[in-house]
Amino acid sequence: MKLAELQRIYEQPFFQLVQQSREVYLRHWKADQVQLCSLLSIKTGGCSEDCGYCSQSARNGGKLPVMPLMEKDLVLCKAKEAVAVGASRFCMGAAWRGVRDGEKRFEQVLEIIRGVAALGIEVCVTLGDLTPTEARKLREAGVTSYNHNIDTSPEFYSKITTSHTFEDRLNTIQAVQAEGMSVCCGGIIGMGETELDRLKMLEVLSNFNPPPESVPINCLIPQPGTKLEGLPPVDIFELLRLIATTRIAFPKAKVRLSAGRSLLTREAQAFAFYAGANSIFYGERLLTSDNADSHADSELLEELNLRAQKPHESMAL
Ligand code: SAM
Ligand code: DTB
Ligand code: SF4
Repeated sequence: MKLAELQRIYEQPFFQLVQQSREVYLRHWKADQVQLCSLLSIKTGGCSEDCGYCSQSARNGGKLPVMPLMEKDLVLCKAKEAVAVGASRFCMGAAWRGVRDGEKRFEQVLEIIRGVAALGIEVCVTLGDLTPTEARKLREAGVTSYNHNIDTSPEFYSKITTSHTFEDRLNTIQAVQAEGMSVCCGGIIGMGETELDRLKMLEVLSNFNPPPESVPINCLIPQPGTKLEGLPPVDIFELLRLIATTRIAFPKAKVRLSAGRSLLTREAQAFAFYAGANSIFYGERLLTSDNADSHADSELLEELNLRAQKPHESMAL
């Protein structure tokens, strides 16, 4: 989709925009289902990269302890807990620039993935950059989707990260797609970018072939010690407009209301579901930050007559 078209959609009168996104949503998805994704940081901190938003960069000033790769048994224990509380997708993140075939840590991650996939839950990983070889091995081990966010517009990216480029991110996504694995790709808002930057990000995503299987919309969680530490939260109507526009631009993608949800009211979250979000992170933790409270989430879903997708159940019509 061209930027001008995304702008036209985004800039409609608010209720017209939401009505359009609701119609698109109801044409493609069962109305009452939400995907619950559980997130686990399997390798935390000490990352070589300088992403300005991230608590896990060794170059940022935070005091996050650096942890080794988690033992397989512990990861499986967490994955079983996620299944038990009703998650249908288990996402594992690692604070690495990337992984390469032949590395011991890559073999260890493949072992972990085989174990999690055997539990019958969708498996997503985010390990940094890859070539087609790693992508193929991940797919064969049981990964259903690879998360690699472009995070913002091409222009704004270099203001946030300098240790790798926007082009590097696209190359990894291409490698993943070349091996037939689906891509989870979105971004962060509230980093000081303009609303136009957000639409430019959607424009890039809409040129993926095939389009992303899921699009996470993260609101910046300001991390102590980072250069984005003091930034204010995103305006709720900007977030809702972006969710609605994402739904219209990606009718068949899961639109995930991701980081920063704990700062939203119940009403704002309800509106985000109405506008087209159909996936959330569920559980006490994101990677290094707290997530929304699980009991409150269950109550909210019940209140809204929404139910959790079962593992591998199709939410699409
Ligand atoms: N190292 C890998 C990478 O960069 O792709 C995987 C882990 S990285 C932490 C995964 C994603 O989390 C980032 O691309 C970003 O979109 C999101 N993220 C990280 N820190 C965040 C923060 N403080 N607030 C919101 N989203 C964040
Ligand atoms: C994504 O788009 N958001 C998740 C997941 N993919 C890996 C990560 C959110 C991280 C929030 C900040 C933290 O917990 O460190
Ligand atoms: Fe490292 Fe990923 Fe954080 Fe960037 S976003 S510093 S690559 S863990």
